[in-house]
Amino acid sequence: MNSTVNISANTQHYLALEEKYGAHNYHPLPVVLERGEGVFVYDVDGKRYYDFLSGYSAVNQGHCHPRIIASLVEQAQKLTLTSRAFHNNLLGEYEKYITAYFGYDKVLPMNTGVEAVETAIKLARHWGYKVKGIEPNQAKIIVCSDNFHGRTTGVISFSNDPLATTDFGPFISGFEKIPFNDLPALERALQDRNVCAFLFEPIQGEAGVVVPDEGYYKGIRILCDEYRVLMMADEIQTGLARTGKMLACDHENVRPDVLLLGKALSGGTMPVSAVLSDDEVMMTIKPGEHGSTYGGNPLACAVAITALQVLKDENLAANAETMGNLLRSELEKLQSPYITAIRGRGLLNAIVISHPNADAAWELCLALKENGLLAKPTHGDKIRFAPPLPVNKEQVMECVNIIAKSLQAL
Ligand code: IF1
Repeated sequence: MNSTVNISANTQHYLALEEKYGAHNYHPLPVVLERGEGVFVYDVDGKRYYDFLSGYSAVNQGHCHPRIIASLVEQAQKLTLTSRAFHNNLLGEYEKYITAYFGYDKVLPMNTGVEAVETAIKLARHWGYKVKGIEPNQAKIIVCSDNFHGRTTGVISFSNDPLATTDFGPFISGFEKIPFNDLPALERALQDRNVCAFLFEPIQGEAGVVVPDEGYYKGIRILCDEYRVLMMADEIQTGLARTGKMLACDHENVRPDVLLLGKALSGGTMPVSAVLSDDEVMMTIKPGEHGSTYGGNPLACAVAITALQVLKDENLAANAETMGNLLRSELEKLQSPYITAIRGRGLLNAIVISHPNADAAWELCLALKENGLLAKPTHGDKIRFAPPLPVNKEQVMECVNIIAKSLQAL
């Protein structure tokens, strides 16, 4: 599916290395990047592109943000890792900072997003047995169909995506799927007293940026309170200003019992994730029951404090809100016959392509690349449009022009 048109010898060189020496667990666009700055990335031939993927929302602050890089470099020359066998002078400061920032009693620091999800599952089960009094080994967690929460065998155990699950079994039990954005289905599932938590994405990213109805988060909050079940929001992709508020749940002023963060928590420099909750949940885990070599390392703490401060100092949530509204309204104006849906919130958006050619979304992404904008299809016919949050009006208008021009290629 890779049209070899316009691929320089320089680019070919790097593609060949990955083809020969790397696992083929991805099918990337044929572009080789070597530099990033703000909303732009540059390939090995020096060509500039708008980055409309932002590392899947890990680069919300923009590529190589100077303040975040400065924190990274400064701490990297002092102390990068102590393990949790010893204390260090960054972890407590970071824990105080991030718990005050989001308004929770405590944080459990991890690395990748999926580790935060696995940690939340273990916390919910611990709380279910020790606090709610669920029978041993009977704890159940409700999840949504078409979810994406990461790729460990534990987490794909509750995926219904054949690409993520086929020939990876057997899986762990204790999960029940209900439709996303369906409060009656949630209420029915919560009749089971063994349910300890409801794990959901406020907006389903991989499913194609599926935005729920107004009131969905409030409805979840009410039902979780009524049935004493932990409301666990996976804001690893929707959080950190991406959807126009600091957290997607903020659109309805709803406070989850367990908050999951990752990706942009480090501004795209290194894996940093976090699980935030209050003492009733967090204190069910005792010393030695859970951990990670790099979880809460001082380098991650230094970077995360700056990455969070930048979000506030630069009003990136407000900018995401206004620029997202502009992007969607300008895309609507294109009235393209090939775009059958434009959806999203803030700067987490996707378009749905319909075209006789099954590869139209991929072909469009190749044309976008030729015209200086990088985006990638998800699940075949959807293309995510998620630039770094500092993007400005002129840049959004230029990107819409690039999209309009590229649609001609279809
Ligand atoms: C890939 C997209 C996929 C996530 C949510 C947990 C995780 C993710 C809501 C796990 C990770 C990444 C993974 C990456 C592509 C991207 C992604 F939705 F963001 F586009 F796959 F669905 N919760 N999402 O979105 O975090 O362990 O990766 O740090 O796997 O290709 P992780």
